[in-house]
Amino acid sequence: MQNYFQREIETAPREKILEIQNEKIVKQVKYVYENVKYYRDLMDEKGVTPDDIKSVDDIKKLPLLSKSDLRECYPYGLLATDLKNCVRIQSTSGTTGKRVVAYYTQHDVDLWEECCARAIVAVGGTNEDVCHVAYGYGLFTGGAGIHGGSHKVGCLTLPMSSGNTDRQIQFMMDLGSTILCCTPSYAAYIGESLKEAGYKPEDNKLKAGIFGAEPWTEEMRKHIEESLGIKAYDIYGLTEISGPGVAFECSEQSGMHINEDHFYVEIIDPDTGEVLPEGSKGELVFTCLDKEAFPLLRYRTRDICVLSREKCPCGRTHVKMTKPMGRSDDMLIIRGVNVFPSQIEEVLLKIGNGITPNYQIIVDRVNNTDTFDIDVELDENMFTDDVKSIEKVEKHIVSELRSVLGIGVKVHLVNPKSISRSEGKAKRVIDNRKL
Ligand code: DLL
Repeated sequence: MQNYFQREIETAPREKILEIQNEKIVKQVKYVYENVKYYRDLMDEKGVTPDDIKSVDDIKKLPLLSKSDLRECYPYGLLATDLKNCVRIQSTSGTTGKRVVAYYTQHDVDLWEECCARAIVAVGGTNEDVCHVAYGYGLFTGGAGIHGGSHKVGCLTLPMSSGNTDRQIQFMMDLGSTILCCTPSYAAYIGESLKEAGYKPEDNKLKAGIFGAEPWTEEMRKHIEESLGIKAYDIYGLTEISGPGVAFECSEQSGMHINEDHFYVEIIDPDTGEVLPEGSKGELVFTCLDKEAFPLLRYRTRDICVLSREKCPCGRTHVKMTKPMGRSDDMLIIRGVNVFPSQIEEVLLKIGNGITPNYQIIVDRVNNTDTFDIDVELDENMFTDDVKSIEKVEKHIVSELRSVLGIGVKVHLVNPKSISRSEGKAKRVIDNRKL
């Protein structure tokens, strides 16, 4: 039996969704044009007026927005309503350049939390669940969004935030957490810590996990499912569009349904900006259809994925996106070869056999040539002083990586616990090149 938070809209026929989208987009473009000078200027420059937008088919006429526009408009340049109508501000982590801030009216918060509630119900969440929220609270959208969704479903909400792993475990065991929500790298760490504390996967009451905010592979999913004894589901979102819950996985665990009644999605060629036909791999672009405070139109996410409209056995009709294959700006170019950290994770976890999911990629430039090193942590059982057997494992990893990446890499097997654990988004890459 499938459960839905909002059955009617989540399973609506395609024509109905289109009808809703067409109706919303006409209003939304007019609203943005009238209220956001920055976007109005961009439209004027392109010679597009709100009258040109009669349905979602016309969206491609609108200018694209990117992170640099958001930085230029910091902090209030894209606000579409009076500040007194706003009730919340959230922000991206801002590792590069200025932070991006997003604002919300109460309507926007409700819409966002409903999307998160859909995600929780899709993994089997009900008012009988204890929803353990170990995403960071604060400016990051992870904690706040899932927390709100959990309330809407009626779960008993545990607002743990991230960090203090001993306390996470104590509460999880004492209060019988059934749904764990955090980044996949933190879930792996919690699994590892539970094992160290002497618990077996069947000792906890967890049944599902809702993990996102960073790229993770199918191999990582398997690893987490085994270590926690749960089903692990993906969730996607970004601050600029609302936060977690823009898209979420259902029982099928095969891609994430995008909440199309609120967000119109396109796939574009990241180099030319041209809209690509359905099924192509490209950059995700979102248009908010009914947000009030921060209604971005045609926002470029930099996330690369593929969309699929194949019928989903769960009954949901909204389009599905594959796991993002990494952001185009996460991609490393090493000696001219494109390398995604997720390719490395996949290889390491496939090898398994004493290799943990803890790794770090270190790139540098010496004498004008890129160096490429990966530290990989061994688990306690595999850890050995026998240099020969360590060298053998290293060689095996090097050759597997070379065949996938097409480029040589130096692998260093390092002691258990020597790579620092992440409580939020993992930092997998240290790029020391001054590019
Ligand atoms: O990470 C929102 C979020 C919180 C999503 C909790 C899911 C769970 P930002 O900090 O603005 O927002 O970062 C957004 O993170 O453009 C992707 O590159 C990446 N990302 C988010 N979810 C996934 C995912 C939150 N499931 C950026 N898989 C996005 C891969 C993801 N990458």
